[in-house]
Order: sequence, then C-alpha cells, then structure tokens
Amino acid sequence: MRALITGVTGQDGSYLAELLLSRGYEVHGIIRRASSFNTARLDPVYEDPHKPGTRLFLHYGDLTSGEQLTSLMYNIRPEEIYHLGAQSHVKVSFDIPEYTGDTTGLGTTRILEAVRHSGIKTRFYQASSSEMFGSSPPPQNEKTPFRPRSPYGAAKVYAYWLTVNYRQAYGLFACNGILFNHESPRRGGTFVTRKITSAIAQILCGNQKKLFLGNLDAKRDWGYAPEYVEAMWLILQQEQPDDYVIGTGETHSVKEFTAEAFGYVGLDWREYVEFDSKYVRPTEVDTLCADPAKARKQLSWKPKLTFPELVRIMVDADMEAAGLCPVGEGIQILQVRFSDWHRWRISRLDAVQSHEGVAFEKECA
Ligand code: NAP
Ligand code: G4F
Repeated sequence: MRALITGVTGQDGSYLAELLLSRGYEVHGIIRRASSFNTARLDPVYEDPHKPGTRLFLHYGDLTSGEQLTSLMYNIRPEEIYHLGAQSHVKVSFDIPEYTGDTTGLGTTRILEAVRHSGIKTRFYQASSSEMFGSSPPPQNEKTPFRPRSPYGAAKVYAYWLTVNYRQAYGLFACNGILFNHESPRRGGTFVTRKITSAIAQILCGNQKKLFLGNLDAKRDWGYAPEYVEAMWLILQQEQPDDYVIGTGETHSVKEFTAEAFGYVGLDWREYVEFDSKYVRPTEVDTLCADPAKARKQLSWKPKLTFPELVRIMVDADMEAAGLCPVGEGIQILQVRFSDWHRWRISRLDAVQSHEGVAFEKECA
C-alpha cells in the first residue's frame, strides 16, 4: 500500500508515518520549506533513501499553493491520503485568521482538487476537529451541530463540508475523523498540556520559577495521540466512506490536568501557576466531551490509556528530555500496555531534539 500524509512533520503525522511503515506501507509526506529544520519528529523513522528498500519519501509542497499538488498526486498515486496539515493552533488563529483560513480551510480544497484533476483513485482522510462543535453542549457526536468559536474552528467546518461534498459530488472515498484533543510527548510546546509538562521539568531543573496560564476552567476530552492515528487508519479501511467522532468520553479541566501533572512529581501547582490574560481567547470553547459510540461500534476503536496515564507519560518524557530521572510510571505504562509499533524509545522527545532533523534535510534539498 502507498500512502500520502500532509502534515507529516507534526505530532500526528509523525506517529501515523511510524504506524503505516510498521504495517508495510510505502509512505510519502509533504513538507514545507523552512529556514530551520522541521523534520525532527521524523528522525526515529528516518531511512537513507539511497538504501534499497527505503519506504519513506518526502516532497516539498505548501498547502497555501496548489502549484505542485496535482503533479505530486499523479506521480505518487497514493492509495490513501491522510490530510493532516493545518495551522492547528486555536489561539494563533485569532491573530492570523486569513492565513488560518487559507491553510486550514482552503488547503483541503487544494488537496481535493489535486485528487480530482490527477484522476487517481484513492481514499481521503480529513483531520476534522472537536473545535468545530464550539458552543454546542456536551457530549458531542456525529449529529451535534457545529457552532465554532474561533477562526480555526470555522476553517475546519468549511473543510469538513468540502470533504462531504466531494464524497457526494464525485463519489470520492472521503472521510472526516472528528478528533477530540490528543496529546503526547511530541505535542507542540504551546498547547496547554505540553506547556504544563515541559514547565514541570524546567521547574525541577531550577530553570523556571513560574508557569503562566490562561483559562483554567476550560474542559477538554484528552486522549493519547498514538491511539488516535490508529483510528485514522481504521476509518480508511471501512467498506463505505463515513464520518466518525474519536475521543475518550471523559472530560477534565485545565486545572485538573495541572494538578495531576504537578502532583505526580510531588509539587503543589498553586505555588507555581499564575494567570496571564495573554492566553485567554476572545471566545472560548468551554467544554468538549466526546460521545464516541459510533467509533466503538463500527470501528471497534476504544482508547486503552486513561487520563492519569497520559499525564504520567508526558511528564516522564519531559523529565527525561531535560536530563532528569523520570518518576517512571509513564514509561512502564507504555512498555506494558501499548501496541508493538509504538514504544517508549520512539516516543521520547529528546531523541527527536538531539538529531534536529539533520538527516532528512540533507536528503531533501
Ligand atoms: P501539528 O503538530 O500542529 O502539525 C501540523 C502540521 O501541518 C505540521 O506538519 C506543519 O508543518 C503542517 N503545516 C502547517 N502549515 C502548513 C502549510 N502551509 N503547508 C504545509 N504544511 C503545513 O498538528 P497535529 O496536532 O499533529 O494535528 C494534525 C491535524 O489534526 C491538524 O490538521 C489539526 O488541526 C488536526 N487536529 C488535531 C487535534 C489534536 O488534538 N492534536 C485534534 C483535532 C484535529 P511544520 O512542521 O512545518 O509546521
Ligand atoms: O491546548 P490548547 O491550545 O488546545 P485547543 O484549543 O483545545 O485546540 C487543540 O485541540 C483541538 C481539538 O479540540 C484541535 F483541533 C486543535 O488543533 C488543537 O490541537 O488549549 C486547551 C485549553 C483551551 O481552553 C485554552 O483556553 O487550554 C486553555 N488554556 C489555558 N491556558 C491554554 C492556556 N491554552 C494554551 N494553548 N496555552 C495556555 O497558556
């Protein structure tokens, strides 16, 4: 099988590449040109393209331009496309709404048009988001109305309906995975969970005294990212294209995450956390909580890891990356309970940071 991943350098894209490679796929990823290395999360699966049998290939492209996408589709001829690329930060989308619409909304149109014009037969996955539900009360499922509360959420709603439209209009096997928040040691450092766990490691090292946060009362349905890329794959293996909500069905506040993470290393969060209005959004999504019944029934997908386990995995990883000796419960959880394709060795962020993507950049230029 041959797959194309947009957003392959991101949290989900890098885990998905690992999953697909472990299942024998040939994996192609689209990366954008940057002045510094942006392929660090892919280093654990790097293969020298000069070696026979290499199955991971990267191509330059940008979602803000349809320029090369059709010829990329035509030449690669992927049997599955996972469209994960986006400006994915909700708060940032208030600062750059036009760019967010271009990348996160129109980017999907450009990929879908490239599929149509290249004439290839493929399956398409759109990375839709629980942020689309906005102010619709929980629990949220496939029938819940979209009431987005951010430029990001609105752009994702547009991309959602484009995906549905191409399914109906052109018979494309196009699916939406409506994923609730999912986190990991590879989560970007400005999302709240990773901001908290990396701050804890820095506080323990003595490099940081305070952690500034915004709204502590917002509630999210947080899961573990590697389990969510398994759901993406399952969605494209069904007989019929369809849309699915993916989440744990449990919700916790930012305050609860903070207390759990600090408590795990024996610290009282109230001594370190301070409020900064800079991190408050003009409009907030108060509570997200999935009703994942359809995914459980039709995909047989059910997350294995719990909220306290997720917190432990992330804190352990940030402690290890900072050169500290981790508490160890998170490492144990992954070693004992997770699938073969994903172990502690490849979830560690320091492995990622130390190589800084050098290998890939050399090969791609
Ligand atoms: P992420 O870590 O922010 O990764 C985003 C990816 O998109 C990166 O590879 C980034 O490239 C790429 N990208 C951004 N702008 C681009 C452009 N103009 N052209 C080409 N590529 C571009 O996001 P994630 O957490 O892995 O999420 C993956 C997808 O799922 C996103 O679409 C996100 O909106 C959606 N989603 C995420 C969650 C979640 O909780 N994580 C939940 C629901 C939906 P660089 O590395 O060069 O920046
Ligand atoms: O971690 P966050 O920035 O994630 P958010 O906004 O829920 O978006 C993430 O999940 C979506 C799925 O629902 C994805 F589609 C999206 O791409 C992204 O992955 O913020 C979570 C909550 C918010 O309510 C925010 O107001 O944490 C609150 N928060 C409080 N203090 C903070 C902070 N968020 C950030 N980023 N930084 C803070 O200091």
